[in-house]
Amino acid sequence: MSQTITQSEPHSHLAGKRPVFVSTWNFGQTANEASLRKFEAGGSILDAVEEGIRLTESDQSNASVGDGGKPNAAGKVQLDACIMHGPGAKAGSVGGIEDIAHPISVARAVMEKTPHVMLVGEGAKKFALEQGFTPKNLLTSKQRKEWRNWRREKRKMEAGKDNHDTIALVGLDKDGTLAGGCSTSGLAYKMPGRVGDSPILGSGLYVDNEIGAAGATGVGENIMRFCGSFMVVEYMRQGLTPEEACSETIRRIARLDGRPIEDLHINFIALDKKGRFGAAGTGQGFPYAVTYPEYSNVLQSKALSRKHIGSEGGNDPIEDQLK
Ligand code: SD4
Repeated sequence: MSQTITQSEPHSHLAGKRPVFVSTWNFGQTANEASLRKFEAGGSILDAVEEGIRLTESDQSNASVGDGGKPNAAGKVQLDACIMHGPGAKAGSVGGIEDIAHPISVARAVMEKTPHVMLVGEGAKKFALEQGFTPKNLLTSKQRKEWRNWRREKRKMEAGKDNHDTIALVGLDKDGTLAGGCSTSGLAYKMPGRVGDSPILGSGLYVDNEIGAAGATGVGENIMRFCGSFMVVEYMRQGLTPEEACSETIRRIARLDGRPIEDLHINFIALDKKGRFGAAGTGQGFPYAVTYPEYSNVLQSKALSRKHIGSEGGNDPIEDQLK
């Protein structure tokens, strides 16, 4: 099924296929495929979204999500995640959770087993342990070594494949039900306690069962001040295609922020209720993955500036991101 062809082509496709899964970055493709397998095995669209994200969280070679993620400035991996189910706009979220490999599943447990939407830090970990999640040290020796180097030299990380970013994954069921999730270790070497956009509903993710779903990756500080994913969904409500909605959101954020688009380092994916999908980023080179039965591919998003996003996208050391 995998084709893994990165290609530049028109955006906001109407495949009209269901189920369909759309997610951020190249690695989203294997996540989407895990989602589709789960769905085809009888899982709900929510189960499918969770399953795809769990796969990325388990992948230690991915240095920005889950196990093997880059730590904060104190050398501790702190994870953020949220999940949202269209029917009833149900949602759950965790921020700054430590020692738990699958924050997306903790977020789902918050949604299903508590009267709350978001748990953070110690409380989130305590809840996860009570729910039977097994604690695990998520800092790999590779990431410990890189963190030590960073601490010693405060030097720029090498650009490379493992600098890729947050997974946001949204899905549409055959009956039009939408669901989505988002999971990250956040900006590399962030301040302890810093929480980004990813677990914030409306910022890193939003699902509106009447309209569509959107997710974000990039510098959270430039997304969460604007409720970025909510804004994408609202533009789709006004009739824009998913790709236009992502682009218009970036343009509006840049206008309000005042800096040039290429300095914002943000990217959005979107999927509407009809099964149309699209994506846009502040620079060239933000890939996103689309999977439905008989098709799985990585597409290039629309770029709103000529600058190539390189490895940055949200996971270079924080001092390089926020300057
Ligand atoms: C954050 N948005 O914590 C996340 C990081 C990210 O691509 O998406 N990196 O700000």
